[in-house]
Amino acid sequence: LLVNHSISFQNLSFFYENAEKPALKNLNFDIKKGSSIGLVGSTGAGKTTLVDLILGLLEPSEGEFKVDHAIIDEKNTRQWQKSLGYVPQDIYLVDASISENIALGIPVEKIDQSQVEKCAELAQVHDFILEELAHGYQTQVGERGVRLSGGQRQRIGIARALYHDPEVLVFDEATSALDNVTEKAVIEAVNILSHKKTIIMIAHRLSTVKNCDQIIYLEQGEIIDSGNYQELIERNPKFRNMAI
Ligand code: DUT
Ligand code: MG
Repeated sequence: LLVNHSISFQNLSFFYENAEKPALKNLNFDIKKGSSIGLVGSTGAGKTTLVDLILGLLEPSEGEFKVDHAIIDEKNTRQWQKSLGYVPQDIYLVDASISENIALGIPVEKIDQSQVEKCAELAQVHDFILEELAHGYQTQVGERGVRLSGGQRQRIGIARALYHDPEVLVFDEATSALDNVTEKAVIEAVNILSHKKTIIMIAHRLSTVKNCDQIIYLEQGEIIDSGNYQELIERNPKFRNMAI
């Protein structure tokens, strides 16, 4: 899956049980391999629902979600998920070292420390780990270790998603706790990878998605506009308002 082609949504709708309105309504769009896409829209617009569909955690109520022309179903969900790196808004840290948290799921003796550090550098957290943590990458974090701030955890989460070198990166408000300068550095580092990876980035701040190839503007479950940043700024007054 995702060898050469694209992710596509065809007439896709999603209804939560007992909800009066669909959370997503008749979506049609494609994401080409190696492109970056920003998803914006106010709270409740359906952004996380869309991400959960992409992750294979939800199934469409109507229409289709396809990767390389194959419908994602029980048979291929696992295979699809292996190509994904996902950064949720809240990063869960386990009671283990920083290295183990970045290479989550890899037995200690198999951790590729140079890959850990490379990913931490891209996520703009390498200097913090070396300079501010007493035992560097071996510092214990989690419930019984050092407490990290929201922004530090987010950057560990980004390094964790990068560690497996996924083909597709999905960020759900993954940089929301970072200051503007750090966020910009993270986005720039990630964008350098973007010619080979597909990047799907959800954000409230338009600055986060400014350089995405395509921005999808969702409102109440519907795509109300899409295009690159400049196009949307020029033609869409609601989008312009978000930029202020
Ligand atoms: N919704 C439910 N049940 C759920 C989750 C969401 O009914 O378990 C509704 C709430 C909302 C719509 O679906 O009306 C879309 O929610 P979603 O979480 O996808 O919105 P968002 O764009 O991610 O909002 P936020 O910016 O607050 O994260
Ligand atoms: Mg959300």
